[in-house]
Order: sequence, then C-alpha cells, then structure tokens
Amino acid sequence: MTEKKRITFPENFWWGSAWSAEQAEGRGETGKAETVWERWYKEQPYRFYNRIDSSITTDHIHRYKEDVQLMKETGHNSFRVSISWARMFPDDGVGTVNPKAIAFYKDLFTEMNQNGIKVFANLYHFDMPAKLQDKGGWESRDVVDAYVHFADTCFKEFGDLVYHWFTFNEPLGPILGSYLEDFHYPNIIDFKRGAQAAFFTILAHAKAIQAFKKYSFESKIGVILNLSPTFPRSQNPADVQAAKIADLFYTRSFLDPMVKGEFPSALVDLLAQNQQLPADYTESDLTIISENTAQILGLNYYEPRRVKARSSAVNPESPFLPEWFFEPHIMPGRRMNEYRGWEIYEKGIHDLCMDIKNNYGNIESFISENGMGVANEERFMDESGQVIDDYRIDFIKDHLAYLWLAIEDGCNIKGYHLWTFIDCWSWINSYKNRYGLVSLDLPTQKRTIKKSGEFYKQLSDDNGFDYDVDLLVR
Ligand code: BGP
Repeated sequence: MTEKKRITFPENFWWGSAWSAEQAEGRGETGKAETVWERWYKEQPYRFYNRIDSSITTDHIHRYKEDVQLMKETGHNSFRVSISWARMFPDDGVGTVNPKAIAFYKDLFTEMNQNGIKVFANLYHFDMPAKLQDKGGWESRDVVDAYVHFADTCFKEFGDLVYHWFTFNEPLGPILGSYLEDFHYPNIIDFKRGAQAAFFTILAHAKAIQAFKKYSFESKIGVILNLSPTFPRSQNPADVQAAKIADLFYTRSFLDPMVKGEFPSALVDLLAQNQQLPADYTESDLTIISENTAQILGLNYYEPRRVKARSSAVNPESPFLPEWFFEPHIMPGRRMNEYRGWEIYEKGIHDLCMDIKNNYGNIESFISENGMGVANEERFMDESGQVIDDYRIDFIKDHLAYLWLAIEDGCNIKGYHLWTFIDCWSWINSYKNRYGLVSLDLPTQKRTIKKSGEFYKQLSDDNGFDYDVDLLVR
C-alpha cells in the first residue's frame, strides 16, 4: 500500500477550459453569415444526433455574464473561446465588419478580464462561412486572404483584451473530416485536394502570425493541435514502420510546419511518390511559413494512436488514404470511454509533452483540451439535480498526475484547459456526450455545477491535489 502525496503545479498555472463559438454561442441577433454547419444541417439533418442543430446550442450569446460568474465559481483563471468569423463578417465572411459582433466580444472579454479570467482567443474552430466554402474553402487563396483580414481585424479590435491568440484549433480536423473521413461538410473524399487545403491552412496560420507581428502586443500567438503519441503494436520492423508513417500523417504534418516552419521530408517524399502533393504552392509561400511559426503551442490530448502493419493488400482502385500504410491496433486490455469510442490512456499526456520537449525546442505549451464525454449523465444526478461525476474527477486527476510528471521531467507546460466548461454542442454528436464541469438542461438552458466543477475550483485554489505518485510509470 503506497501513500498519497501532494502534487503541486508551478505558480500562476493556467486553470481553465475551452469551447468554441459554433458549439456554444447560438446564433443570437447580431447578424451572422451561414456557416458550413448550418448549411450541412439544412441539407442532411439526419447526420446530426437527435437532429439538433447549432442555432441555439448553449445560448452563451445571451447568458455570457452569468457564464463568466460560473467560470469563477469553477476555478477558472483562464478560458479559451473562439471568435466567429461568420459573426464578425456577416456578409459571407468578407466585406464590412459587424459592429454588433465587435460589441459582443468586447463585452465578453472585458467581463472575463474584470473577473480575473485571462482570455485565450482562437480564430478558427471548424466554422467556415458557407459561401467561402463554395469558393473552395481552404483550397482557395482568396479564402486565405479573407481569413488573414478577419484575423487582423480581431488583433486590432481586441488586442488589448486578449492574453494569448491562436490561429487554429485542430487544423487537421477539417482536413480529415472534409476530405478523408466524411464527418465534416462538404464530405469530399480526395486526398490531393485535402493536401491543398492543409497547405493553405498552414499558409493562413503563417500569414496571420505575420500580421500579428506588426503590433507590439505582450501576448503571444500560436496554434492548438490535436496530438496523439503513436504506438506500434510491437517492435516488429513492419509495425514500427507503420507507426512512423501514421505519425507523419497525423502528428508531424501540421506540427512541423506550424512550429518549426518546415515540412517533414519523409512525408513530402511519400506524397510525391503517390502523386498527392498539393498542386499550388510557391517558394514565397514556403518562406512565409518558415519565417512565421507558433510562439506558443496548445496540445489537445484525448487518446493515443495505436497502429500495426497492414495484413491485407490495398485495393489500388480505392481512393488514396493514410490507411494504405497501416491499420489501427486494438490493444488487448485497453481501457475505453465507450460513449465516445476513445481509449483512456493518461500516460500518453506525458509521452506527448516529452516529444514536444525533445523534438520541438521545448516551446511554451499547455494542455488546451482533454476531457471525457459521457452519455445520459442524468443517470448520475442526485436529488438536488447535481451530476455526481466521480469518473470525470478521476479522469482529470489521472491525466494531471502525468502532466505533473512531465513538468518534473522539464517540460515547459504552463497550464491545463479541460474540454469543456458548460456542456456544449458536439458537431454531429450534438448533445449526445456531455463534457462540461457544468451541466446544461437543454429545454430550459439551466446551468448546474457538477461535482467535477466543485472539484475543479478546489484544484485551482490549491494549485494541486493529493495523488499516489508511486502509481506513475515513465
Ligand atoms: C475536439 C474539438 C472540440 C470538441 C472535442 C470533443 O476535437 O476541438 O471542438 O468537440 O474534440 O469531441 P466531440 O465533440 O467530437 O466529442
């Protein structure tokens, strides 16, 4: 029997959570262009769980003052929002800026600052204005220019209210969803077009950073990436090679150009061999990318990636996909969050941070998302209506313990943001899985702090918690 010991985090550690405009704000009355999510729902409502769209979601646009108080009550000293491009530029993402959108975000950010909550502002979280998607979305240089104009407008309007900026949340997500795996509009299966969209996303990131540098803000600008450490099934060379290739596609593809300013040559060679390199790129694009890299890095960590060598031949007539080179590996004995279908592997957070320390110059980083979505949480309500989510508290503690170990091992980690604050809309899963520290009763929009929300407040006040550190393995 081992003993618990107090784990303490560095001073001024960022405790908070994150969400995004499309998932939490609701449409409101400010005026807003149609987004790809609204468009997709109109075309295929049956793709969304229980047919719930993003028109109301968590109605933050009307309730932000109450919500800022809830942030305080749940121990937040920082919080990540995204700024809606469609709201800022209601004429389809271009044209004249919307004074009502500016007023809303100024009010929200001021309210947060006055309550001691640092504003982490993200500029793009999957929410392309639909008309810009019609023009090619991230496959179009014009859309890159429109995005940079939107970003620059945000720097100008909100620069003195924002603590840190982020160009994108999970830029890989829309590439996978829109071009490879059919879970984002416009549901194209075409790797080469996806590679073009990925390239222009990376260019947009670099150009936004270039624009940011014109100002002399104290804040930094970076990017938030979804990263999973990749593990081969075994040390068999075929499994190791499979893991290397999966890692190139899913981890290094965005991490290297956005943080180091260069594309991994092994990935470029592989795409060239398979005629999948983007058609439109120039030397000057590559220079902009190499000169404008992230100053801070957000790590979204949910699950590890486990792969093995393929056991069957690829059908050469099928569309080119990363899975031509590996298969997912289901590790015997793995622990699952069955509601979301994601493996729970807290040690992965340590492995991920060590990779950033060892291979990315130990860039200033933080966990920008980590969390556990659970279906039918009403099951766990007590008579007062509070969700007693001990499973979430355990999930958070187990991950934080490994994060603490990473800090002990020299990783430059500045904070931890949970996904999410109040239950919010999860894209095609709508409100199926709940992630919040605060529960949401959808019909009434009533918010109630969960047991995990109380735990989070204590955690943030104490800047640590008791844990059996002898359980941790490196
Ligand atoms: C991340 C996204 C979030 C959020 C979260 C949970 O990938 O950045 O927007 O949705 O995952 O995933 P989901 O909502 O699909 O359950």
